[in-house]
Amino acid sequence: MIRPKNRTRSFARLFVFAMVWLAGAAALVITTVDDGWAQKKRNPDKAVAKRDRDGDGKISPEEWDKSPAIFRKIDKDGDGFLSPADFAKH
Ligand SMILES: [Ca+2]
Ligand SMILES: [Ca+2]
Repeated sequence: MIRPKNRTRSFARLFVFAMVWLAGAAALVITTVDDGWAQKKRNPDKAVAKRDRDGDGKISPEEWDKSPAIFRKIDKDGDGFLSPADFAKH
């Protein structure tokens, strides 16, 4: 009469183990999806298009809404405009 009880308990343990495993797998999937979002955010073309008001494909200092220091940091080729290539290297 002890055996069935033991078996139930081990099944319960297996169930808990499965739930923990599933939670881990779900967390992994969410992390991967989050990474995708972050990568989309870092897309250089989108970074430019978001601020490029006159549509010339680059960001002038006038279109830049953050500090000039950040502008100079991103402007890798130093031409005074932020192009997608500048953002890609950034
Ligand atoms: Ca522009
Ligand atoms: Ca540039």
